[in-house]
Amino acid sequence: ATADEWRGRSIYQIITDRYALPSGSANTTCDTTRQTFCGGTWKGIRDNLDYIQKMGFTAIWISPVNKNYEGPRTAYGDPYHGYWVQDISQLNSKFGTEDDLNDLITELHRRGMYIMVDIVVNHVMVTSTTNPDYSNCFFKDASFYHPYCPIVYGNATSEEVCWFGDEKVPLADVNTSNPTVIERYGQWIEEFVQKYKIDGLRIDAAKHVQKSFWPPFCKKAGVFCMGEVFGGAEVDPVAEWQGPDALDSVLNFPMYTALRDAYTIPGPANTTQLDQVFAEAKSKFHDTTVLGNFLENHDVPRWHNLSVDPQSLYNAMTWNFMSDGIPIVYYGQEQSFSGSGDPNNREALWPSGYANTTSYQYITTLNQLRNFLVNTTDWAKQETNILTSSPTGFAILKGSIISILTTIGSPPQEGAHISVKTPFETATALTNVITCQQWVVGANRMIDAQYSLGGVPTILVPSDQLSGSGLCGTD
Ligand code: ABC
Ligand code: CA
Repeated sequence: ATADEWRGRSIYQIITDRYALPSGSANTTCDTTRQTFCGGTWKGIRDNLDYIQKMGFTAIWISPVNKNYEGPRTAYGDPYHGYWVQDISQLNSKFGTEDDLNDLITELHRRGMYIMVDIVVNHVMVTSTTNPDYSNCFFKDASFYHPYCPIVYGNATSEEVCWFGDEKVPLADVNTSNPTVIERYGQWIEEFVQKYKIDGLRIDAAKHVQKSFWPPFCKKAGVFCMGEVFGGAEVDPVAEWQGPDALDSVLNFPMYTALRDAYTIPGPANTTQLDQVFAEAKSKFHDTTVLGNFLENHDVPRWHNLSVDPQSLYNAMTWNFMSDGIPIVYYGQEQSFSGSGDPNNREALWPSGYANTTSYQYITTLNQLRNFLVNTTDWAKQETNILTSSPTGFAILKGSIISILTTIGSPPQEGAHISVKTPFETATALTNVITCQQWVVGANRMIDAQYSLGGVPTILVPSDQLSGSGLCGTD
């Protein structure tokens, strides 16, 4: 599928080893600190797709599927996460058989859902920096690798040619400028995508490969390429990786950072930075409407670890669903998992019982509205604008949907409010799809969100545009 086809999707991110046990296997506990396999598989995912689809997701992103290092346990445990790839021409038998992977993808497609597969081409895992053995790797000759050097972050050349990982788990840097490497990688991705009917790629460590590698590679892949360019609030270093000379899309680290710094409680309450990032993103990204929006992933602390207030999550999450970009929810966020960074943010999902929590229901509502808008209008393509910005929060407009997203958190605050100048005529009827209450646009096109009952998010849809959505009693 193309970037155009992905724009309207919403993605549930899965760590394959941690999402679901294959049916029939004994329930186990999973101690994340042990950094080893807990038993999740592709079959486990397939058997538990209802949970994801009923939440409204239209795509999943799974861990790398290719063969990893299979030697003795390292100082960082075993490659349960799938990123210690050695041979991309084989599948990772820890996650199942070729049939299991095909069955999962067939079942996703039967449901009208997309599969995004994580791929690692920047490096392979070896056990030594001084005398690496490449005999188990896709590229078996040392001439296909850059000589060892540790990465100096902030130095672009070093980030590109030096080795990711460390002495404990060396990740040998593939020489992605070598013409043979380029050709063989191109052949591989073309066949791999076709063979498994993959709809999109999440490209690991994209900024550690020279930019010019990606356009021909992604052309061979023939599907949506979303790169991981790990960054912070600074827009430029991330934005430069999206566009015709780089990738279709990147994960939206600047917006993640800005939402985190504005909404977490306790937190820096930095709403100014969110304003800036939003404005810069608009001018600097090639296309904000296909960026991957997230609040959590397997490399950063869970939201609930940073912020115990559930309303901080709901308001920030609504930004991701109701503004430009493809929303991505990391498995377990709907169960309020609270692990800190790697490896504690990779909890097994099964002990939660896949419960129908308040967060699960909130996400379901967001997906239901977004899917409705995507299926019936060109909403996903319309550019978001900020209508109101203040320390109390923001009002944003995308298409004809206004979201009012406060930073104040759950405790009621008498007098706290966000007033918004709407594009609608006075007396227009709006429905808040979160509470199903009716709102009416007041004099001078104004509306006002008040927080005497606490800082809940508000999503306003012109009432006459709601029919067909199934929301708030419509059919
Ligand atoms: C292992 C152990 C850990 C141990 C670690 C040292 O080694 O498991 O316990 O702490 C995989 C596994 C990991 C494993 C690593 C290494 O391999 O999942 O568990 O860690 O063996 C991707 C994946 C990630 C994956 C890999 C490797 C890459 O999402 O899961 O890790 O295949 C960098 C890379 C990025 C990578 C990330 C983990 O590290 O660029 O591709 N993710 C700065 C740098 C970034 C850097 C980031 C984090 O730090 O610029 O390049 O990401 O280390 C902002 C700045 C940013 C800054 C951030 C922190 O702050 O603007 O630039 O990012 O303000
Ligand atoms: Ca590299």
